[in-house]
Amino acid sequence: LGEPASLEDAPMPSGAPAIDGMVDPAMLREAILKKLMYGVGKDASRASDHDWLVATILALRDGIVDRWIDSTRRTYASGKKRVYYLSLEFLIGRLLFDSLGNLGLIEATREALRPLGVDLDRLREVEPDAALGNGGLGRLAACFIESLSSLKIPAYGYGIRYDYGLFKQAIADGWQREIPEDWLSFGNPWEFERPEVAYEIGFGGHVVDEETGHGSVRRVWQPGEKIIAAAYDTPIVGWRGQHINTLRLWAAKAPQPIALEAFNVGDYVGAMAQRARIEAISRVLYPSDATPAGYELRLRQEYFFTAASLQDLIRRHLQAYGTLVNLGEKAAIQLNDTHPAIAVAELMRLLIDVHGIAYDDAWRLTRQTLNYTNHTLLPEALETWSVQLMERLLPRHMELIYRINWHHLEALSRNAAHDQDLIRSVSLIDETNGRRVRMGHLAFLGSNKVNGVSALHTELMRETVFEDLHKLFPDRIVSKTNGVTFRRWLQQCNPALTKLLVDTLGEGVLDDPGLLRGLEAYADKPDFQARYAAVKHANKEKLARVIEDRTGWKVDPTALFDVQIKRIHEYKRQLLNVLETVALYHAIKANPDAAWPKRVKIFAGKAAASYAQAKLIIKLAHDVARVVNTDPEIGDKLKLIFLPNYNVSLAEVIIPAADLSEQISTAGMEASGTGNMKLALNGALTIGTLDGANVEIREQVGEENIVIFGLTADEVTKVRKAGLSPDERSARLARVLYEIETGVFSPEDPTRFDPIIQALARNDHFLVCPDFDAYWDAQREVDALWADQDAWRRMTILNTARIDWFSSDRTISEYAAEIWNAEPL
Ligand code: B1H
Repeated sequence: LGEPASLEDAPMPSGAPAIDGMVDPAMLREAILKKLMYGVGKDASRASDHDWLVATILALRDGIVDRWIDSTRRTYASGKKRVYYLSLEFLIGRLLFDSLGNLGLIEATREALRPLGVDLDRLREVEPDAALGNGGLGRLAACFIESLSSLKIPAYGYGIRYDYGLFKQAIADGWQREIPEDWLSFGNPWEFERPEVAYEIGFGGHVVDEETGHGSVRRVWQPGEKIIAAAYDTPIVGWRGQHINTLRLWAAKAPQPIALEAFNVGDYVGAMAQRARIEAISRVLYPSDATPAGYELRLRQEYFFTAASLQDLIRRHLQAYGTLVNLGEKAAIQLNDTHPAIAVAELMRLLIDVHGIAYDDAWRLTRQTLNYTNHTLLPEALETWSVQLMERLLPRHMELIYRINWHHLEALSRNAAHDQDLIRSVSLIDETNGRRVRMGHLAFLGSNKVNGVSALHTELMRETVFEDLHKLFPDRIVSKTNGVTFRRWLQQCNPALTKLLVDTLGEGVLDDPGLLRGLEAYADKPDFQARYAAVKHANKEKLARVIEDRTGWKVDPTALFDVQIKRIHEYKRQLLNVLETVALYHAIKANPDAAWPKRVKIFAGKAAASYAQAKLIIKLAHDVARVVNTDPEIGDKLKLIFLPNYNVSLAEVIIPAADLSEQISTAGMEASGTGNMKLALNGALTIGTLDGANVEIREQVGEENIVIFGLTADEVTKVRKAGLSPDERSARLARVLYEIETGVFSPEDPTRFDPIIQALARNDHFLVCPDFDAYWDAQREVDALWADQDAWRRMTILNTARIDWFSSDRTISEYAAEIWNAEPL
């Protein structure tokens, strides 16, 4: 249904963008007051912090729009390739400081608000987190769209505008409770509703043959149900405000808001029911991380946003070029995991059925345009959909998938491969337990490039899940190690460290993370070390206040802050960390006068609502905390803190305050990790296994500046094959497990933790026990390193200095050069 010409193709004079006027606090103040009056409808004397926040955002937004239109116009005029990032998750968090920071307006805005008695930092806290993601995968998408703008690559993020983001986590008596996250309840001043950008999305029905009039027939899908995808746009401001891309999120709308016939005969509820059912598609984010929920609504979500995005980008392409033959030259689509993998079949359907392109040409175009990122090898996380469900919901797509599979397997047998095992393993249809479509295989076949998210993960993709496909297509899999945006994860979350870096290295460090390497020369200088340590200490004092506020526990900011912050998952092994805490507790009690360093173990993270074992681990952490934190003999030597409701904003407080970064997943299971990069950047030492990007972090920072322990990925495979025996446990670990098993930490319910004890006894799939002693030793090594504070500072400074490669600008530059063939404006 078209798009506002102003944001698409109107040739506009590109005069000085209006935002320049905002650098003057007085003018900005005027603009904010106007918005308060005419946008919010409030008088300054009556305005709440929230009203001020909305007025500030609206004023800022006006300035952004000019540049946004300018960016769009220049993109259009340049004829450069556009990048489309399709992701079911965008964990963007708050946007105020992203935009202000990148526009260089933080101080001007502070000045503008001050005479009004309004504190910018208070407003910052009022903005709700846009929690449209679960964890690393969603946050990666958010870092990527910011980097795409900062690198001035013409790009669109496409996703779903969920009414409810990831649930809020409350802790009741140590148990996780989920509370709905209605981030939109006060409206969203960042977004622009685009009622004129709407597409029909079909489901169900059947496929018929239709005469073309030239003696041939074509297949036509007649959906049984049609719903509307409506666009909402958010500007994504790049560094120094030079380029602004669009995050376009889709909301599901009923074509008929109300069934009037039903209403008129008195069926009031029935009249609304259809609408409620349709709009459920964009109602709530599935709260699972690294495990997909195989429910019909999830498949509907996936198809809904993929189909809307493809229609939108094809319309844009046709508007610019009038033909689809050059789609692959002018558009690159990145599929963020398999969640949008149905794009392979949908793009084929659009090209063949709607635009009349022949199958072979359509396949070539599809393969030129699509690319796929894999984020996990966990078998339970590999998406498959039952053929039966696909046939019912997407009958034409199922037909096309069969056809794609036929060509694929036929080519194989033509090349004399009659190996039945090989055919079974590379087929798009898994026949082992009911017939299911393998979405990873579909994405692989339909893509130009397929990438892993760290070097190790990519290697394991080639050796395990995609082993046979890799043999058939040896050039397709490439590695693109993840990165994080330093604008948010250094500049905004750690202004004190940023100031120190700018004072030391110059302003250029804000533009080029490579300049951080200049810090190496300061790592040994006592003066610099002292300033670096002072920054860390101030950040720790701030976190200590948050901890007391939210948990009631008092912690000593001079203690070693040891943090593990991420989704709660057995493979991430928060359990290993809790068990070590208990062992340490025993050791301190046995020898209270030894020179124990003070340590605060800080945990934060959400468990999927249906993941009982993960929730039990949260409970165990709380039960252990109750004993340890109240033991007078222990005092400040050890505290265990679980900070509830981990989200992007809480991460922004914890990360700058961390001394030790726990990256202790079972080797081979964490595809990359990105918290590991953020923590090292902010001056935490890593204790970790050789897993995911930890391997490359070690290469960058140097093995003397990271503490590595435990089985390697190869060893994990071997140990799993050989099987474990419980009597290999050390006395130290045995005592810890015995106490948990006998209810020392849960006297009111001594069998509470049986499921944990049994999982370790049965097969200990995540190898907590075999790694325990190595982890204990590594932690004692950390104790020793901490005891020499000068040496510690040196190591952490070197971490900040050498982490530059993990900037998402580097990652996106690699995608642009090696996957998309896209250039900056
Ligand atoms: C990652 C997921 C994921 N890998 C399924 N896989 C989901 C899978 O809702 N679902 O169905 C949601 C998320 N998330 C993470 O991606 C990896 O575990 C991290 O190691 C990695 O750093 C991150 C970004 O690549």
